[in-house]
Amino acid sequence: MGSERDVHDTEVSSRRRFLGKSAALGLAGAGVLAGCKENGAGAAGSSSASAAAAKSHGGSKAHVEPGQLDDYYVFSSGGHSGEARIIGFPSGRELRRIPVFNMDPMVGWGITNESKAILGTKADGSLKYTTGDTHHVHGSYKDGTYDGRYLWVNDKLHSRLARIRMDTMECDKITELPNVQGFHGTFPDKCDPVDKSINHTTRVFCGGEFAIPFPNDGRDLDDPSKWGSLFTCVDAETMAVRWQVRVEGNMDLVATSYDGRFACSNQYNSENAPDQAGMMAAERDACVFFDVARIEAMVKAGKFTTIGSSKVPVVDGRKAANADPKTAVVCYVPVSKNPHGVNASPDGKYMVCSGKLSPTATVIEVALVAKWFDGELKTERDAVVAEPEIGLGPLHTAFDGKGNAFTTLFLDSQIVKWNVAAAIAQFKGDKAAKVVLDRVDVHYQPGHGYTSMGETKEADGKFYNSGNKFSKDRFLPVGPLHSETEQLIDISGDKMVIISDHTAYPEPHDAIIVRRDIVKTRQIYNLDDFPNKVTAENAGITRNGNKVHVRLMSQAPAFSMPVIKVKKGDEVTITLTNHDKVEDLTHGCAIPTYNINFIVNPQETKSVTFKADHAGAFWMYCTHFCHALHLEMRSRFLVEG
Ligand code: RUQ
Ligand code: CUA
Ligand code: CA
Repeated sequence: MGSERDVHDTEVSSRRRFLGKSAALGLAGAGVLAGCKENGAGAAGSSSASAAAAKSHGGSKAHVEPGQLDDYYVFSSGGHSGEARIIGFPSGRELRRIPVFNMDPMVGWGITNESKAILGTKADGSLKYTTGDTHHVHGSYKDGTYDGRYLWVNDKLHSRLARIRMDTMECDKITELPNVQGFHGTFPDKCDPVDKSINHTTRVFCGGEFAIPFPNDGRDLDDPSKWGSLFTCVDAETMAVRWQVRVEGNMDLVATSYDGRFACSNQYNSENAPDQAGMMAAERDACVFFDVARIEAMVKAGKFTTIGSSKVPVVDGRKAANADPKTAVVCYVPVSKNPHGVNASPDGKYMVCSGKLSPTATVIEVALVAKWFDGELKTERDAVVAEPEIGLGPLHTAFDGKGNAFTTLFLDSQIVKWNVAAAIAQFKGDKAAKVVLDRVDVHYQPGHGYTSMGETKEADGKFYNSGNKFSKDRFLPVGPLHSETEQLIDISGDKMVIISDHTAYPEPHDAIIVRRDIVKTRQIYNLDDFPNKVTAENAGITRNGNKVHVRLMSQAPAFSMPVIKVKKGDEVTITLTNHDKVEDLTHGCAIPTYNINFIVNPQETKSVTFKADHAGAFWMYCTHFCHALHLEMRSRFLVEG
């Protein structure tokens, strides 16, 4: 047993070293990372460290007894699955998937008329896109914490922002950003920059990662120096695009200040290079700060341009146009090379960027950025108050609300806990300052990490989740495609302790951990939420030329019509209202060979439209187990030849 374990540990540790080295060499060249010690401790080191740490950790448990509810909801992105997910924490139980940019036959997302209207269609009625890539989920704020109204999630693939209503956990609006490619980071504001009485989210900011020609219509293909990236502001209520700012270089992740004055985005391609070597040329890149009120004043004053057919005002945020801090709309604060991630500390004071190609995190004081805009700070770099060495490949930083930061180290495959105040003291010259407080190995190579309520002023310092990009040997093998490992860490004590491994279908990026009392969902819809609802008064078939409207009701265990007869060539719309009022009593509606499949929840109405292009008898049946007679819940859909 013992020797098997040793062999396993050696494999684990050598694999980690392999990934660390190859990634470091491939990305950075040895030079950038020289001088940083290679941490060779593998899983063996980790488990003994955990045992020692067990004494000093806070004792939070991952196990949730049968029948007990979790303390937190996790709202997670789903990566290139295009969806969002809800997970119970700390159990790690997956509670629900929310189709957003993907199609989902379970729900009927992308199949029903209502979801197609949200997703957007081409002239022929088919979906404009059927793919997506979600990375960041963030909730709406009030008074610096979540108000439980909305979630927003980005689509990096087609540059769309989606909103999810938190009462039903369904996507209700999607907006495509004009002249943007690689829409990566997104973050809602927490407060209005001018009117402090508006202490809730009214704007959502979006960073554009990939530079493109303006407009992207075939011009300038051979001259990438003319390409650019836009920062976009979307109205939280209407989901209309309010304005955009052209920046110099690119953007990546986005964060917002608690006072509402700034949105900011880390920038790894300040070089605006079209190739990888060029993107790594500069010794430093930047965190780009946007003065929201000043941008909106420029828009009001008509100081903007537009691009192509888009009517959205575009303000110039490039350096030449922003040389005078007192009128500038954008401030470029130099940070460590090729940063990834920018996160706001819950006390509202700092933004932390990490340099992927530098073993450091850069701490920027928000008040000093404000001073720069007021013309009272000599250089942008003077807003940097700390730059501690924390380890290799730092990506994202989360906070415990007690002054500590937790950063994922992709290359070291660790989470490092460090103290922000100590880092600032060290930067000022205090050699005795103890910055790094703890490290824990994770399995393997973490991307995002996030803490319970950590992106609000109510950060509670209980849990941290490490979203790892490789699972290798942590779970039963299931073929070449591996599950991903989400590792739950108790951060309530001095030492971090991994308390459970969860699987995740590839591939979650960012997520938020929200206290359960904030989330208030409804269990049943109101019939009147749906103007097209079907009741006993209007149920039945109506025909208008070759357009046939079938108004149908469901009530366990039957549909209201046992036989539905149409003619070949008809355009058929089926509108289905579920009249069951019982919580959790959902019905499905599927028609063989017609590619129809969707559900209706209690008191909900949905519709589908399709062409009855082939004759025959088709059993329209209920797909969602609803009753002892669920299998008998079917009607004959007859298409006359
Ligand atoms: S990014 S692993 Cu798409 Cu959030 Cu950082
Ligand atoms: Cu209705 Cu199954
Ligand atoms: Ca760079």
